[in-house]
Amino acid sequence: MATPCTLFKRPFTVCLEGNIGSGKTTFLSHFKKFKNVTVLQEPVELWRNKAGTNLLELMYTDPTRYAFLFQSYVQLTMLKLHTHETSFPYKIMERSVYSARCFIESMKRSKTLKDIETVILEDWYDWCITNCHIETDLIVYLRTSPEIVYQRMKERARMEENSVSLEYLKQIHDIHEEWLYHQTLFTVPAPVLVLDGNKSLKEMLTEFEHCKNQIFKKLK
Ligand code: DGT
Repeated sequence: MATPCTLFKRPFTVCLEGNIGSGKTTFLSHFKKFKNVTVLQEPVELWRNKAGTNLLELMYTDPTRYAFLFQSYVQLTMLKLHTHETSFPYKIMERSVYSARCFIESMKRSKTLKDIETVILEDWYDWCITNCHIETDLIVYLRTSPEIVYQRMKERARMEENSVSLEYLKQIHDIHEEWLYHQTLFTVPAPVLVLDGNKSLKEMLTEFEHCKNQIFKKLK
């Protein structure tokens, strides 16, 4: 007789990546209409209220003090998404433990994290990707210009992001580019589908329709 373990088959897993404000949430919402797909949004609300504490705000207001704490919680919440079991055959996630690694890289370059804090976070990361079941089948990269996402971020006016500068967005952009476009930074865990995230919402809907078949043909 089959055990629950043998009945559970790993879903085809897609991670949606891109800079802050690149349109991931909008893009993801279009997957919700498909049957058989589990859509997992980034746990940003958990970061804004962990036992009554807004960790996202702390990280932005006092990064030297709180970046390590924040990254450590981001890694945990991302791992929970990766290991979230579903009976649906397909799973689409907003960001991943891999993109959390991009933010660690940014904080390493800006020296926001102490060397030893970076070492510990990278140790955790290496251990997780080797020992946890976080296999990924496809990465969709919403490629944007930093100036455009800066404008969008200003317009949506998320309170915690008041202090986020264009310079910071450029650095996050460069790291995503090195990782997913030039593929020179750290391991890319799956094939990458690059989409133009600079388009307006209306144009993005068309872009989505175009790429839907590309994504879903891999899902058959
Ligand atoms: P979207 O839908 O493309 O506009 O996506 P956003 O901007 O709602 O979501 P995301 O993940 O790009 O960023 C949400 C906020 O959380 C933003 O202020 C950046 C921050 N964030 C996300 N992941 C990390 C991380 O691993 N480390 C740090 N320091 N910040 C992060």
